[in-house]
Amino acid sequence: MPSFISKMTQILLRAGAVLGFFRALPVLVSCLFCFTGRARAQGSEEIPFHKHTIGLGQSEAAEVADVNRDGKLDITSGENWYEQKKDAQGNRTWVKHVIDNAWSQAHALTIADLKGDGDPVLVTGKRYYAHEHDKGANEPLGVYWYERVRTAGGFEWRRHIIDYSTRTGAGMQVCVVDIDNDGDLDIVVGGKTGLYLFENLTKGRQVPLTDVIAVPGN
Ligand SMILES: [Ca+2]
Ligand SMILES: [Ca+2]
Repeated sequence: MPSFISKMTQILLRAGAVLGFFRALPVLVSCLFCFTGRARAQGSEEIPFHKHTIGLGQSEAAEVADVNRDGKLDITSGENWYEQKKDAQGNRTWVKHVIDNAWSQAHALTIADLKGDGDPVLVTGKRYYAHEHDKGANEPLGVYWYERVRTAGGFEWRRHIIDYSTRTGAGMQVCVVDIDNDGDLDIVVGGKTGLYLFENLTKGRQVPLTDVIAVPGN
C-alpha cells in the first residue's frame, strides 16, 4: 500500500502534467501553511510532518504554480500570491503580493490553461456570504479569471469578468474542465445560490477587452 507521501506526490505530479507549466513537489500546501515530511521507514504509515507558517490569510484554497516564471514554485491563495525566495543562508522565504483587493471573500481558485495557448490563468470568484460579518459580505457576486501580463514597467494582473452581480459566485470550488467535449475548457461553479456552467465560447475570438480591468501588479 503506497504511503501518504507517495499518494500526494502522485496527485501533485498528475496535476503538474495537466497544467503543463509547473513541476509538482512533494510539498503539501493547505491554506497558508506548508507541511513537509519524510517517511521514517519504508512501508511505515507513520510520517512526521513539520509545519512552516507562510502567512495568516483567511482563504481555504491554495494553488501552487510558478507565477513569475523564475523557476521557483509560488503559492496563490485568496487575493494574494506568495513569491518563493531564498535568503542569504539559503532558507526558503515567502513574499506576499496582492493580486486584487477590489472585491472580497475569494475562497476557491483554480489555475488552468483556459485560453488553450499554454499560458495558464487564475480562475476565482466571490463566495456568497462566505462570512456575513466580514468586509464586502453584501457586495455583488462575481466570477473572474486573471492573467499576468508584462508591461513596460513590470507586469500587471488583468481581471476578466466571466459573470458579475447575478446569483453566481465561486462557492468553495471552481472546476475547469471540457465538460461538453468540444476542445476548450469550461467552468463549473456551485454554492449556496445554485450550480452553474459557463460554457467557453471564446475559441477563435479575441479576448473581449471591454471586460478587462487592469490591476496594478507586483
Ligand atoms: Ca516563482
Ligand atoms: Ca468545452
